[in-house]
Amino acid sequence: MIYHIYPLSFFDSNNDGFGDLRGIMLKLDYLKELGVDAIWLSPIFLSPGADCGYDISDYYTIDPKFGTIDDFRKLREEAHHRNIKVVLDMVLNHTSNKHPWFIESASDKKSLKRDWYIWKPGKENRKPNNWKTAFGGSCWEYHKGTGQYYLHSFLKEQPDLNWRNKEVRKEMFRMLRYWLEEGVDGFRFDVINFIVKDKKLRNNSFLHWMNSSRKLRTRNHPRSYKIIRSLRKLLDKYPDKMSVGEIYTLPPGDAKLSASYLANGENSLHLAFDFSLIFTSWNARAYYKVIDRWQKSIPEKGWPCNVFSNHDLLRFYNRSRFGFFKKEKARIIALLLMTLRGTPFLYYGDEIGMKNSSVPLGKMKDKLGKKYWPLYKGRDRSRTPMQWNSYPNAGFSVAEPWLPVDKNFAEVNVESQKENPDSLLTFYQHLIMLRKSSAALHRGNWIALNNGSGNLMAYMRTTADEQILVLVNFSPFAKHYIYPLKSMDKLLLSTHKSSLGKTFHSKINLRPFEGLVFKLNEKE
Ligand code: TEU
Repeated sequence: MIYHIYPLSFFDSNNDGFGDLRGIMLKLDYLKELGVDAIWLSPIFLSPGADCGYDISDYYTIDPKFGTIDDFRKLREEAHHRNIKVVLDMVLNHTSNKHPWFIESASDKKSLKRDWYIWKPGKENRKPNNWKTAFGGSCWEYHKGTGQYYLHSFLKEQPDLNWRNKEVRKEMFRMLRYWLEEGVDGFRFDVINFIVKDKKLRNNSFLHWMNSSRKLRTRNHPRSYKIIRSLRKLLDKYPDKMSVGEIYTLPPGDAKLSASYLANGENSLHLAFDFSLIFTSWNARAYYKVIDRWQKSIPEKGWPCNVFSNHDLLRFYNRSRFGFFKKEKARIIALLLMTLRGTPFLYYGDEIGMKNSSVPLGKMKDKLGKKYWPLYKGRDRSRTPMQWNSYPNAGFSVAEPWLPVDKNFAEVNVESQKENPDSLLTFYQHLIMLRKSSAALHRGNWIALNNGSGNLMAYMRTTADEQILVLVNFSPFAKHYIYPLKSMDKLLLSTHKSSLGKTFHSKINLRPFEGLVFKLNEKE
């Protein structure tokens, strides 16, 4: 189980209002108790912070907000000591415009680093082509100093590197080796499917926003796959390293495209995100469809992963398409995440039911939020400080946090849920323990027993020696499912504690929003 930490918001050890590496270290025991196997840290490198760290100005230096290289080493050591792996977020597609490479590249058309970025001659106000950034608006920014445009797939402060340039590749691989030798266990590769663009810079088709991103000339270029193969080769030189690629597809949830980055298991990424579950409406049929599609897309030697929340696409807890009954639905999401086939990615705070906060315009840090406010209130909503206890600032910091803590922290916090057997946190702990103790849940097949009809989902997870049956009632009404349970079959877990110890027969009754996990053929 991989736990995604947004370092700015996890725990502030030096009371400057920003979370930091020592802060994460101080919370490792909490993570261990939760059952975390690896932590993925959103970027911790030196950054001017135009995109909260996804704009890196020095890949070899830890941003002083987060600490020093010694703090990093200590964190890695302490994590490894607890058997927790450390995965770093790597932004390879672009750097910050304050990176010395870009400064040099922009200094002169004849600069030795000119070709390290993507420059195109053109007149001011006549963009080289119609490419749009992922954040809206043209990909091209006019640079007065040298009278040319440079390409940026995200903010203009994030110029895209030219991965067709051999020296860029060499330099980036050198940097990755440095971190591998520092003992990191793997990388989450940011927007890795953007990394190579059409060489001729041909326009995207006029209707490109209606097409799948397969047709965009700015993403999923065949050469990206080639680069991924060499990234994998590099990782394979070290024992036990992993990679997960952020494959953001348009429209969201092109599972086949995400899975194409898994190739045949070798030569490819270990894991790739498919964000379909995040965009799915609350009903069993819709969930069945995306799960089935994702599972069927995974190549034979590949392995899926599942994710319900992140720092861009917000938290599941009060996702608008979920409607009412948020508490009940949060338990179902937990159950799905830990019983579906695939490595679970849990976003910090989801385990206690933190919600998307409403961050006032004046306190917003995310440029996207500010730009599109009030239509879109930005990504800050899912990046607010972790809620540790009911003390001021939710125990995150003594100083004023960089983003305001959600108002619900007095009820929604780790301390209050820790000792409560009915809390979401305790439920997550049980689920994760269960997953660890069951080979079928951990690495078994996924067999759908129905297609989500009747707003109830039924599936099995199986290995040669173990069979687990999972039933999930997505509806606010009681339901039943017919399955020939035998006397030996045992209920392992329910979203509703009061079901434990009950005897079930072939007509299995489920309460509103109840999820049940049975172990079949359990020997006495
Ligand atoms: O995200 C890439 C991406 O496509 C998303 O930014 C998405 O378009 C947007 O968030 C929709 O809400 C990655 C990082 O996860 C994100 O935080 C960065 O801003 C982005 O890359 C640029 O590095």
